[in-house]
Amino acid sequence: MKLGLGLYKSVLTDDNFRFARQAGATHLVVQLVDYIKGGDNPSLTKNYLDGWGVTDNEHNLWEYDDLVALKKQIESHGLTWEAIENFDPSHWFDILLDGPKKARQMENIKQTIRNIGKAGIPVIGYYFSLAGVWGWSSRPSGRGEAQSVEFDASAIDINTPIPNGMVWNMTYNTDAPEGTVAPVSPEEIWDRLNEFLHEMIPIAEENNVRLAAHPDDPPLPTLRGVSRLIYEPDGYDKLLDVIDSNANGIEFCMGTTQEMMKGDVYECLDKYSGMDKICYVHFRNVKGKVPHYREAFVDEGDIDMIKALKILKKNNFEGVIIPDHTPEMSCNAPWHAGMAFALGYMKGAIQSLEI
Ligand SMILES: [Mn+2]
Repeated sequence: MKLGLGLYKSVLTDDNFRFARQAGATHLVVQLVDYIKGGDNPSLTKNYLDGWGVTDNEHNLWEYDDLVALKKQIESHGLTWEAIENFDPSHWFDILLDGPKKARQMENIKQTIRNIGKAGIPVIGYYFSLAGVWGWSSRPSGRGEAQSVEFDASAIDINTPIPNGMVWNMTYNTDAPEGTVAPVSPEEIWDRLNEFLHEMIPIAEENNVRLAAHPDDPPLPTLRGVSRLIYEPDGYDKLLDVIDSNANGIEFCMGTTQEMMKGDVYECLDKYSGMDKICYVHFRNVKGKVPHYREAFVDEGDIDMIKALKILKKNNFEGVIIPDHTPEMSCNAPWHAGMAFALGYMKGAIQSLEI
């Protein structure tokens, strides 16, 4: 098992690569979409109900040379670039929305996967969702009044439609006509994922890249009028049934799986790590389930994280675990402190289990 850190685009700097190494990480999961507010102090506890922000990269794809340059920078710090997390919404909005640019965007994503493979990055994590991560609020509800992300379905209207020009909770077109995204049925959303995977998995296989699907957070069957895919453990099975391939994998989010109304996070970890379907793990803890949960420090939530690690060890999981997100700690660098605490816990746990 390998210890990793996930870095947002705004913190892809030499100082943060040093920070990762100092905290014991050997691997990085890198986000190339700039969607978290706060720059050097990224924060998930801001108000994101109106979206993560604007992305305007439709004609600015991820080029091979740029990936290689970043990889060299990462490796100069003794780190390994394990995965990219998330496609840019401006690269695939019409794949998600089944819009007129879908065919062109499919070809663009294929070229992106070729670039990722050629650069030697083994995994691309993706989140196939129209509403995306939406509906969070925050309160000082963590241990010691730590500012924490919370989801409380009773505090918002979960049926608020998605405005035109937005997908994945990000604005990709600031000039979109008035109006909202039409409702999407479960059959429609699964059809869209099906088509996407049948186009992409052969390309991923040829280029030694694994596609890793993140579950729906919050794990509700419908959000903002649009059906979701993996909001209960059956969704993972259904995803894997689309195509039987090593390239069709899971970005296993322990927090999201624990938030699900049905199922058991330990059984899921056991099953999918036993099948070698977990590309990497979001090692995150929470308290509660939908319709109401909050983020917790890694040791204070509902999941017994040591029990989870023992399951991964039993199944010889050799992939990377990263903290995902945590409550913020009261200091000048709340995100960094939260990450350092999580990484220290994870490092200690791994050492104690000799894995
Ligand atoms: Mn996650």
